[in-house]
Amino acid sequence: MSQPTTKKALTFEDFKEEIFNDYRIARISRECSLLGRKEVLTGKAKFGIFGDGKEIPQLAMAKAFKNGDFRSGYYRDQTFMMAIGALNIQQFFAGLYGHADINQDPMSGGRQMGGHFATHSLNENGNWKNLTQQKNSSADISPTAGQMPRLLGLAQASKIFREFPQSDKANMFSVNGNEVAWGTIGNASTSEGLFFETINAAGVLQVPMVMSVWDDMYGISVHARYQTTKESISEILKGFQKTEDSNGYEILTVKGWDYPTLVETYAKAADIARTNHIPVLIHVQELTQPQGHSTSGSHERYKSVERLAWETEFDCLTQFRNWIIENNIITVEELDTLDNELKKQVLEGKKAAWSAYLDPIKAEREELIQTLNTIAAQSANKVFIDKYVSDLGSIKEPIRKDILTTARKVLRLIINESSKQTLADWITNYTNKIQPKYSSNLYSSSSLVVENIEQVQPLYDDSSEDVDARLIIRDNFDKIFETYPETLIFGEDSGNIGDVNQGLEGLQAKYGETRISDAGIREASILGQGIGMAMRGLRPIAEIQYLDYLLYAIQIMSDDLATLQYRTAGRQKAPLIVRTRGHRLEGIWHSGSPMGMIINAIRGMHVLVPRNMTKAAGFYNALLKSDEPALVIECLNGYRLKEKMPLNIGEFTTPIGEVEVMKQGADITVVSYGSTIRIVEQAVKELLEVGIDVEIIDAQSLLPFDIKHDVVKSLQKTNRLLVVDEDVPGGASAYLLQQIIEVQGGFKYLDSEPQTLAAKAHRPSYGTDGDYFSKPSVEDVFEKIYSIMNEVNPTKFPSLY
Ligand SMILES: Cc1ncc(C[n+]2csc(CCOP(=O)(O)OP(=O)(O)O)c2C)c(N)n1
Ligand SMILES: [Mg+2]
Repeated sequence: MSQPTTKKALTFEDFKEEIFNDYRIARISRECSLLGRKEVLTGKAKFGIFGDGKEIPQLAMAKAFKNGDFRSGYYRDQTFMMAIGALNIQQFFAGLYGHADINQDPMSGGRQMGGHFATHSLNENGNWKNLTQQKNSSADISPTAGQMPRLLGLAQASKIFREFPQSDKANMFSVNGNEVAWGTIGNASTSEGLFFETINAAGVLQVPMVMSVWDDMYGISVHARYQTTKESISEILKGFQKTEDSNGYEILTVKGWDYPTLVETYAKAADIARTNHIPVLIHVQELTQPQGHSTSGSHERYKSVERLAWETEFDCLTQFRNWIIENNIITVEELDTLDNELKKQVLEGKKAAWSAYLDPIKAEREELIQTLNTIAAQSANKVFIDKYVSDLGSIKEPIRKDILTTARKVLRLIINESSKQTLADWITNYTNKIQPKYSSNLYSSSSLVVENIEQVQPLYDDSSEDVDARLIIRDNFDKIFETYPETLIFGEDSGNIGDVNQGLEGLQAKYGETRISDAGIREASILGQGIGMAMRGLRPIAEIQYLDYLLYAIQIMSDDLATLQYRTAGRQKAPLIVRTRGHRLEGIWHSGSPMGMIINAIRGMHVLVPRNMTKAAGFYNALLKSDEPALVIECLNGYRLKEKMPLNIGEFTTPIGEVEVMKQGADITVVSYGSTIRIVEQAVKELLEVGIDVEIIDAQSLLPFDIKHDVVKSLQKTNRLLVVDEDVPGGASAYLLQQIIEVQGGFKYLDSEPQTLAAKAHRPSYGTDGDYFSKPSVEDVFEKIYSIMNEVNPTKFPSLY
């Protein structure tokens, strides 16, 4: 694709060729939309959402988009992806069919519905490609405005690279911070909080971001008057306009059907953002939806006849065509010929995509049919098997579910026959081969997975002193920032005062306001900053001030960060560390421990719950050697407790996915984590006085949990299990039980019913009594364990109540 040309002197032939090429892309894209809808309506694809009516502004955006730039957008952008050479016709249809092969559907390997775009930042081994030499698109997600927080980070990365070129160690991510991050969003989705939060933050940070709003006046059926004050996003954002002596945005408006002005506008926007790192908002007005919102409905139901007529007239492709003809650039005849050619080309591409999708499945079916025929020949149930075979064979467009369902149904019919094992093996092999197509890459597949991290113990000598634990965190971060130029930390109060608990004390003065920075009170976009920067090779640490406020960010962690590797089939990663502090302190919003909610929302990330600051520091050190995203929760009540200062600060690691047996015991195993560990330790001391010997295991790492299965080894000795935490009943304790009982097979070794002790179902009440009556206390733990032992030996341990 050629670069912006409007300002260069061009020969007419060059100019004509460029217009011709643009028209070609737009026309192909439109044909894909039209044919795509038919594919859904005839049942070949399940759902379609297309970019028709938005083609022309995307051509303009693609012209201004350079190598190294990043897009963060939404489902209307197929034309843009085609224009940057990241999506061809066959790939478009592969995505529509959900082709579970990343080489066929490079957007997601069939994991996302069509219209969710991505480029590959990683090679097949999970290692970075040189992102400065390609045009990049971060992987789309479906929640409206979910692309916004990440956009902020993608843009901010350029700012960091410009200021700290050494943070790009291998020169793979940036050339002098010249990269622009390009956002796209629908008009209606600007109603989301994430949009406004990100817009404000980018204005504060002054990052090179060009935000396009594709305005077609609707969000599905809901008109702009229900979405946007004054029905115009550029109108209401006017206060963000940058002036000579203020920060802010350049705000531009343009009609979405006006090709030459669009090209000019985008070139100007790119220049402002790229050169001066000033964010730009382009409100692209008067766009249309020729086929309505998606394949799920028809827009004739909610648009007036007048609106529909206007949309036909102002269809941007029609307007572009008219402009080409009126300006005598290309003749009607030439365009008609081209249209016919391209129609055929799209049809051919579609056919190729369909056979590429279907042929392997048909071959798999054939393989099963052969196997079943052989089995049927010797079976008492031949008639029934034959029927299954003929039903399967007659499916015109089989899917894998048809194949496996048939095989598994037949298996039941031959349970007592000699050929059973043949079929059972076939099913197992087939599943082993196919399942990864749908399940792989939830975590990193590179050599930097957490399992590979080399472990380093904290070292002490006779001179090692007990210090306030926050000093261990602080000195460890100091070492981290010194060692890794690509690291930076940001959050509320993280900069100037060095975080609310002084874990970053003095570090801003040492490393500068960019690397150790204060952020606005905006958790979702703090997370987004981290995601975007991590996608561009930096190692951000996003700080969420308190665990209880993580909820504002959990949507974006869950939808964006945790799914990133999975939804790109391992072709993008964001090794972001999220730092927060929580568990017990005081009051409803400063002492929650909603771990069950968190671990269930963010599979795809690691969740680490260190019991003290040495453990926490070790987790940070370990994570920086890996390329996986993680959440680290420090104990809010632990900063002022004393811990020994290790000698090898910045180097020792806490193993991720391993438990620690803190105390050996013979009678019962107690598994806990975080702040309740200290409660358990105290109770265990008191239990020893009455003759009960408890083994204490600190889970440390909830995701992944105990990959070596050490807990079950403990159960083999004690035969009893209690899980203690301060989440709600059935929260993370239920997860730990599932892991120990089901995954590790712990039930085989239990002589007593496995139990949990959690907090009350309500939020913790305020004050020390609030805590005592809300969360497990030393007495609660004592009595719970005692009662289990009472059941075992009532004579030795008579009941307390
Ligand atoms: C958080 C969330 N809520 C609802 C939806 C369902 N939804 C998908 S697209 C859409 C309308 C978006 O309209 P707009 O932003 O104007 O984009 P357009 O499709 O018009 O280009 C809605 C409500 C969603 N994807 N995510
Ligand atoms: Mg819209």
